[in-house]
Amino acid sequence: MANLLLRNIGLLATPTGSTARRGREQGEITLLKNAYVLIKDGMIAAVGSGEVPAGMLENAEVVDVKGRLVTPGLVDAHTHLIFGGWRQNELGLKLHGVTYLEILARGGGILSTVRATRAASEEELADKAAKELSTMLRMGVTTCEAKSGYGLDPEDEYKQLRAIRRLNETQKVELVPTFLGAHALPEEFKNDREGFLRLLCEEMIPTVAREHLAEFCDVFCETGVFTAQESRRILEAGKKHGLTPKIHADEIDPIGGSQLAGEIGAITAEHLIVCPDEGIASMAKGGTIACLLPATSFYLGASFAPARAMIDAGVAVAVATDFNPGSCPSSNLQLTMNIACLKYRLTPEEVLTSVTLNGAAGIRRADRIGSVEVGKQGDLLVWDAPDLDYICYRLGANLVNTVIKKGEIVRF
Ligand code: IZC
Ligand code: ZN
Repeated sequence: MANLLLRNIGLLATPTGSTARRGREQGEITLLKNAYVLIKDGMIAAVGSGEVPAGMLENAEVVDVKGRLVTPGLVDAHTHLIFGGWRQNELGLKLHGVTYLEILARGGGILSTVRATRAASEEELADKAAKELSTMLRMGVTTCEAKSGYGLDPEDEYKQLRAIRRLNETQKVELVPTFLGAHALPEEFKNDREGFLRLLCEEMIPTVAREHLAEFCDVFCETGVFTAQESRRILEAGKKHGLTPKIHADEIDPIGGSQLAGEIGAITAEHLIVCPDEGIASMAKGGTIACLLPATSFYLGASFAPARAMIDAGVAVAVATDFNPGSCPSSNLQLTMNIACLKYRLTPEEVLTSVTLNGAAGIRRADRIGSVEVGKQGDLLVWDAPDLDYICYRLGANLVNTVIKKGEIVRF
């Protein structure tokens, strides 16, 4: 592999370090003017500003980025990437005031996606997701978390996770798998909650862990879905088998998910739209990263997570799309960044950290990706933008000029 040298970078903007940045540090990023970056064997070998040392130009593909902005590749730390069908039929219901949880309680919502996902083959699911991933890569996402959760029985959950594994071998966006078997109570267990909890804890979790199908175990802790007590049981079972806990918490009702996240040492708590102060305190104490999903608040017509209070309390904030066929049918992380800036009132510097280093930390990858520093993987973006303000200001556009993944320029 030839070396790659990016030169004439107008502004290099990156957080630094290999752990999540919290508090004031979330907005303290490195800004280098007139910079260059050298990538060798897929890894960042030098970063500097001013004159490029002569030796670096030898044996390297030299790219003049003509004064543009360069940042780390974006990390989308929360997606439901693998699913069959769509749910456009729910739009009319929503316009008539039927809520997300009412649609689910009627056997629609997640359960309708479960029917479509069960009917699809592993290959069909992977092909459908591959198309979305190609769009996401064009828009700057170089790493993406992907959850199961639309199978809700052993074979169909493993099918989703195997589709993720297959995609990791066939396309360029790096995927990190999460087991979300506890996404809803499947229809066939409607009258047997205990039976489904046992199936999750005694059969599915051990198999997923043993076959290395996922790194994380997630649960939808919500009114009408799983209680905090049930969530604790599921996540403890995951922990016992080596799956790190994540939790969908406080999306619609605050039923104790964020408090639980801190108590059991969840790596992330996700959504947190209605997170109470005790939840923030618990996450701060437990070192849980808040993975916030502002495009979902927008799509649900809900309020927005108390991001500033979290930063003030020393909770690291990541921002992700929540791409899924129900509450956020968009994988546009750049639009999500716009909304995070405008609605959470995060600064462009805090937003950058939330979708790079903190997103990476939320999927345990901050040692390898999430910043442009010597020793990190060569995942970078060149933007058709002069600075970070411009990215947060231009609403919904794709401003990515060039994507570099593992030191190679991605050709579309
Ligand atoms: O399919 O509705 N919130 N799970 C929890 C989702 C949204 C995805 C969906
Ligand atoms: Zn989700």
